[in-house]
Amino acid sequence: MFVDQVQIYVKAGDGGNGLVAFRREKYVPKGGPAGGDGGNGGDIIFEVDEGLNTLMNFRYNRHYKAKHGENGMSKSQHGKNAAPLIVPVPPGTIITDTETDETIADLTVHKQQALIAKGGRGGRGNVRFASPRNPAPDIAEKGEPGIEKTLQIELKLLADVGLVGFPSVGKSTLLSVVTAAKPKIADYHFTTLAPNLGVVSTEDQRSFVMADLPGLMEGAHTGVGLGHQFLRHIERTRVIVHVIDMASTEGRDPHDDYMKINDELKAYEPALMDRPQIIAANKMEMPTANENLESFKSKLQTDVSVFPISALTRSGLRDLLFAVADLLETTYVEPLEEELDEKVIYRHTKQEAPFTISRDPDGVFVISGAKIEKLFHMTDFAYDESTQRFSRQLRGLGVDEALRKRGAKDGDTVRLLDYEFEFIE
Ligand SMILES: Nc1nc2c(ncn2[C@@H]2O[C@H](COP(=O)(O)OP(=O)(O)OP(=O)(O)O)[C@@H](O)[C@H]2O)c(=O)[nH]1
Ligand SMILES: [Mg+2]
Repeated sequence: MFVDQVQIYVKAGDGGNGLVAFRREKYVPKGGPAGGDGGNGGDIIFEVDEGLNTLMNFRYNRHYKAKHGENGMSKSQHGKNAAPLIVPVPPGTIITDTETDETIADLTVHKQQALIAKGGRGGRGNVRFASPRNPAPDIAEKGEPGIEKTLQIELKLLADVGLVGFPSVGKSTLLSVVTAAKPKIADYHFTTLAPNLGVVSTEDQRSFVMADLPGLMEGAHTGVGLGHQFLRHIERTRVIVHVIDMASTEGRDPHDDYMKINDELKAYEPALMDRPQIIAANKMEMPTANENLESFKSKLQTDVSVFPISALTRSGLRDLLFAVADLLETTYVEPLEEELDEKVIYRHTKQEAPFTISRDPDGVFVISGAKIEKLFHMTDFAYDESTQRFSRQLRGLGVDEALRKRGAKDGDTVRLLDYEFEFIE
């Protein structure tokens, strides 16, 4: 199986901070709380776009950050929620969290979406902390941080384009100069024993998958040479690029080659004749090639496009690739049964313990864990009431109890991220 893979980083937007504010009223020093809630941070959502067929976009851009929610405002106004960041992916994309090695989503169908990283909730403003006992609370929450993750993105490649032709016409050489693939190249027949795939990226940012297939010969459909077992790979491709040695390096007539290969394709599967073809007339830098090309064209009975190239000197490639990309845009082939895969995995990441306690060499108790760190980030330590609320939250989660069990005594230092406090019995 040929797989394209890339690692990326995503960060959903943080929630906006809640605000501490008070209404200003004549003769009333604190006219009641009026600090609004922060807006929610933007989610990171992956969405299938069937127009994509490679992970090329991820190679150009490996960082995806959604916008933060707006901070809460005075007069109890809610900050705006941030819009989600929608990242288009090709069908067949599998997304794995590199930290947990868990598959987060397996996206197959057009427009299908998966929530990849949730944006942070907006912090609550002081309006929400008002109670009969505390009508003018000096407390607000900071926004919840958006989820961040490093992801492994994988796509099983299916070739869009297949290179066909006699052995040694330069199929592998062509693949090696238009993609990052490194197929074996040599001047003997059947150098290529199994298909090689590469991702082509055209100058105008289109991309497609090209397969270099083992050479075909007369009789391939009956099992001569390596042909037969690889003809089925051609069935999967949407466009066929017919590579021809225009320099007649081995003494064969280029037009004869063209007819024979087509006969083989037809004998194997008549429907292959409906597959659009493009001719890559290769080895054009050789002295006799031009003359051969003229005679080839004069014999040609169809209106198939011919692109003179030299894989060796890398000339003529740009136009050839543009033509292939154009044809791909207008060619649809019903996928083979076995490729239809409606299975969708979508699991939530494992439930983590809210916190863990360890001890540093200096004797300090260290608390860590996603949940508790989130509470920490959402606390605005500038306000005493917020700080007190944080202590209550720690107690509520059982941190005090756990510290005591680990042997913490009155006055011991406890650390959480870059915040240190004393353990008080
Ligand atoms: N002069 C010239 N030689 C080329 C060109 N392209 C490929 N060759 C040579 O042709 C020979 C065969 O090239 P390959 O790319 O291995 O051919 P292939 O079609 O993949 O052959 P098989 O894998 O055996 O089917 C090598 O010696 C290449 O260097 C070209 O544009 N000009
Ligand atoms: Mg080859």
